[in-house]
Amino acid sequence: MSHYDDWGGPNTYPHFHAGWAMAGNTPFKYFKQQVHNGGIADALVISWPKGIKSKGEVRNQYHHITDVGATILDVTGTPFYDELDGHKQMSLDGVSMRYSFDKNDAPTNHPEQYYELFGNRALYKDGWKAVTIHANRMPWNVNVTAPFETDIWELYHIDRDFSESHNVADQYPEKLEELKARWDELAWHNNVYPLFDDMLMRIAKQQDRLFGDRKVFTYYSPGAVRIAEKASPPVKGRSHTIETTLNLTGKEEGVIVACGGFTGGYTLFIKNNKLYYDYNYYHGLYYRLESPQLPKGNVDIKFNFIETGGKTKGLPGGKGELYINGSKVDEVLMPDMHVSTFSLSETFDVGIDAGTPVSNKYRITNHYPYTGELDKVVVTLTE
Ligand SMILES: [Ca+2]
Repeated sequence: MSHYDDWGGPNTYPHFHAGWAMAGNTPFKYFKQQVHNGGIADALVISWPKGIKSKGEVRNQYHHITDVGATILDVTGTPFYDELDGHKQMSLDGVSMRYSFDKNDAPTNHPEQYYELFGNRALYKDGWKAVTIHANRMPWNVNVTAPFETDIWELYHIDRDFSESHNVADQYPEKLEELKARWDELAWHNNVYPLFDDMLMRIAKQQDRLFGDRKVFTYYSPGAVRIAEKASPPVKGRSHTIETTLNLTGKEEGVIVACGGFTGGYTLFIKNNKLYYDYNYYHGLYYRLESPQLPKGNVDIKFNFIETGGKTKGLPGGKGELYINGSKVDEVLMPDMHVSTFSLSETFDVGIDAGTPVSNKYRITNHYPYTGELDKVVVTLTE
């Protein structure tokens, strides 16, 4: 309760305790990341006054998120193309939910669905569901790896036990094995294998999928704002530079480039005619580089990060350096650094720090926009 007055304000984050998450998911078990119904069951509201005669009714047929797209294609009469502009398309997984709009008791047309989430697995089929929590890992244990063979599967007869209250794995061992075997088939079919359970590393790899072996990232101002962190240059754990050239009169201030917010991130900014690079490690530990008073005219500025490995083996860390017109003006060791995510809601911005501020040196200002002329910022992976 010591933070009661902060709750809901700009210095808090929309996340609540696991106990409340579990309570909020009643009558289902568990919460996000799990594939028990507490993690995957969601309400869906569909409104289409001209197309649905039923009003204010509830449907209980089993469906999956893949069915939303298929339904929109169906009701708008939009064909699904197997090929588009010469590119063969992946097949459509979902099915239309239109049949249920005016038929409360029609059987579902989506009778089976596999799930895999950070190693947690489930198969729904014809009113039954097999489900396992991998290594009994809870969502707050983010980098656990464990063998999959020893996972304990549960079995629920969803048609009679929608809240997954009665595990009947012992009574129906053959049913459980049938569903597990079907999960395996669908997993191969949907590129789930190889299973990989290190959540932290799995999320960290998202950026590799986006960018491949690309090394140079150029962002122009204005315009390069509110870019999702995961779509920003993949600098975590990698040697890199951030460079720009500014025309300075001595009066400029504000953020040149920032990524993240008060829970973590990096920011390059000018304040009181000095250049700063701040790295925020989990809202409390800041690594800070600071230049002397900046010269006037065209000034080349560069942040250089050299990845050497962190304090903890296998985790990132290294040395940061600040350069003005090619001369090193400051350096700092950065032994504890983020592996994969600064924040779930913050962004990469050029010329401003949108959302919450990365640095506590400009906390009271309004996103601290850069007041001078800013052409572009270039991020280069240098390893
Ligand atoms: Ca921010």
